[in-house]
Amino acid sequence: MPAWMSGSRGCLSLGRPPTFPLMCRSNTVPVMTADLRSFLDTLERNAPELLVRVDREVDPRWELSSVQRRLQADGDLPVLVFDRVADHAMPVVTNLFSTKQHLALALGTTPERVVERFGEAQANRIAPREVASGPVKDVVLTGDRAGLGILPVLTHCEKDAGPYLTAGMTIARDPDSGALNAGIYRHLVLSSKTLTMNMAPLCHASEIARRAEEKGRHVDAAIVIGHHPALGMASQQRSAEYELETMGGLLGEPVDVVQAETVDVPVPADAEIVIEGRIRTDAWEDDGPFGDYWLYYAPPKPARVFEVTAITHRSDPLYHDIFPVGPEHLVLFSLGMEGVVFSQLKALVPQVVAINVPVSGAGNLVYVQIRKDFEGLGVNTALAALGAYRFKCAVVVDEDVDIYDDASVLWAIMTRTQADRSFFTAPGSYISRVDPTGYPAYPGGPPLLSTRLGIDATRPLDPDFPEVAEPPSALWRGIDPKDYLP
Ligand SMILES: Cc1cc2nc3c(=O)[nH]c(=O)nc-3n(C[C@H](O)[C@H](O)[C@H](O)COP(=O)(O)O)c2cc1C
Ligand SMILES: [Mn+2]
Repeated sequence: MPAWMSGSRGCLSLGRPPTFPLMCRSNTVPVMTADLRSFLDTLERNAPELLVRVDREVDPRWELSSVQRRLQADGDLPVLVFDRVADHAMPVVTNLFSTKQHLALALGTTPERVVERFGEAQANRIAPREVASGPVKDVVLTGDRAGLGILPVLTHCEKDAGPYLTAGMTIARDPDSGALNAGIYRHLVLSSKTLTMNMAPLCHASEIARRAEEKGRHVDAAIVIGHHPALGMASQQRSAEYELETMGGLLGEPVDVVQAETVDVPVPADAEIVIEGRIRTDAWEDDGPFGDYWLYYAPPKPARVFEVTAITHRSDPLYHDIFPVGPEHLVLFSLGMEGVVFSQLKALVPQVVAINVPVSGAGNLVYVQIRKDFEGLGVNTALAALGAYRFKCAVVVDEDVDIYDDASVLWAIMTRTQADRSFFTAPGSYISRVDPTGYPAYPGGPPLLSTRLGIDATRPLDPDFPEVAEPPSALWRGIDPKDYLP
């Protein structure tokens, strides 16, 4: 059993597994902390089937991702800890966010309540607490010693441009206002000291970099790798507030932060690894091809360059990776949308019961469940859902349809719609710069437009519409198969 699994870092000896790993923050006082290790311990105790350790040595180029892809094809999505990665000392943790169940376990709630908890955390933010030091400073590397070669950065897809950091959470300081922002942006390793910073044009981080560029300044930043899953979740919030405050809201306690060594940014004290540096506002490099969450290669495009000034890490760090062409990217990415879309939709259409952004839709599809009380509400709701976010398709269903089950939604579409009446389209809309079927607005223009689709798959309020056929509901729902099967 590696040291991190035991939960004891040599500060205390324990006769039984601790509730949380115990850290020595100062010389003598043990502190209970929510971090990556405490989450792995939680999994081991509460859902051991969701944590699998791989002892066999794997190659960071394609082999680790192939194991993950194989398991994914088999519908097997536990958190994976690869203890031995060729030519590297650090274990790799992946699949942290691969189902809503994982998120629920991290927040101590049920999968159905995760979105609600996310909304509550954004309404009840808790500011980070500054502390003098923390485990992330166990090892401090600056100058020539701060090389990216120590990290087991994975190459995931066959035609990826190279190794990509996919689970790094960048904390950046707006050099103008001093405000802080955090988000996940992928990074291609360019050299032992440089990475790309692939920020979408509309995200906060891009806005900060643009304003810094206007003032002729670079952006101080730190890329955080490996922390409690609440950090990844918080990084997906859509509101303008500082994401570490939302992480505090999710955990119900402030996140401890320490000052970075070489840049003016606070970093989580209990992270596994932090890469400090600057987002250069005078340098661009090509990023891509990269196998992205649409499950296609995104073609090369220019991204800003991040220059490493220091790397700090725990004495026995865990490297965290997110498989970009797997459910974990989509489960996490969807969380940010589900929160805002649900609250906005609910404000417009009080009959909305629940929404789901299913992994099968690559982040472009939303299922909306309503309590239909007047004819036409299905179409109205689909219009509102499409307007609430850049979904390519919205499907509206009744309460008897399971929106967490694609097959149930397909059944509703096939038995409650007619294509010429229940479907509507809106051409010429912007969805994503990576839509491979996007088309230009004018001859020779960039192919950035998509057509949206709304589907009203609710049943008519016609009293003669046939009833769903099944054995007596209370009877079959109450059956325990164990009472009948061997
Ligand atoms: C696994 C993962 C990878 C992501 N990669 C990128 C990326 O490369 N570029 C990007 O702009 N957004 C990416 N995102 C989405 C952003 O992290 C997300 O939109 C975030 O809210 C942006 O924060 P900001 O608006 O504060 O900058 C990714 C999200 C996830 C979950
Ligand atoms: Mn932000």
